[in-house]
Amino acid sequence: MADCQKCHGKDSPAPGPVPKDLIRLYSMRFCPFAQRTRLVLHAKGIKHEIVNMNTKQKPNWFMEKNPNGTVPVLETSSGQVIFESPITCDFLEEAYPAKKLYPSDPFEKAQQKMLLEEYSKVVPLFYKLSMTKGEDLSVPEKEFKDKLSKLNEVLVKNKTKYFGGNSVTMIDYLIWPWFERIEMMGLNHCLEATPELRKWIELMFENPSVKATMFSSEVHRVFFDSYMEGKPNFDYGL
Ligand SMILES: N[C@@H](CCC(=O)N[C@@H](CS)C(=O)NCC(=O)O)C(=O)O
Repeated sequence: MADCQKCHGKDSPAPGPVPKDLIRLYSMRFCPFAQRTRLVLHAKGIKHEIVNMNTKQKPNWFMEKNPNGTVPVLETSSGQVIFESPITCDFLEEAYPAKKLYPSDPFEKAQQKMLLEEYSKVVPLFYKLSMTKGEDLSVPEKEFKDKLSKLNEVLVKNKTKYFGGNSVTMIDYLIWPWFERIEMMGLNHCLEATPELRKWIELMFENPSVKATMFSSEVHRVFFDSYMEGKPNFDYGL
């Protein structure tokens, strides 16, 4: 389903019940966490609808769904609500088992979850390095490069194109959204010593689910600048 709806803000009325044959995703078009869920919905071919949120000015009914006030949030037609991006993806994996994204081997699945745990320490560095102004960033930049080298080593050690083998699996989708934005964030130079990771990025840009959910660096940049100015343009391009 096209991600084409303008965002719901403070005074927007609550959407009605979720139609029987659909699952609903509360999203924000430029949110990398919500993109994880959009990637999985697309990759698994799950029929869904998207309700985009103004994540700065949220209506009260949204806070009742997720008291943390963050997207992504999934809502089923029976009223079940699931939030936190890795948990939404795990839920989709189990609730829609026809096309599996995790490996069936328990150890391989555990390896993906361990890598995700490590990666969760990389995510804040993308923000620190791209959003901080007027501060010496050499220490966090070194930390970021070290962490990218560790990711690169996983690909080298496994001798695979992707993080879970020679085809795209769940872990690739969970890691991806920040790499889509790495050029826009001005951090491409941090990939100089990580050729396998650069190759992974190239391959991921060819993935149909990435193509279906992505924005160009230029579009990401317009949103990012508006966000940094304190006036996020959630509906940019609609
Ligand atoms: N740990 C959360 C983080 C999600 C998140 O931070 N989403 C942002 C948008 S990119 C959000 O909803 N921010 C609104 C807020 O923090 O009030 C997850 O993985 O789902």
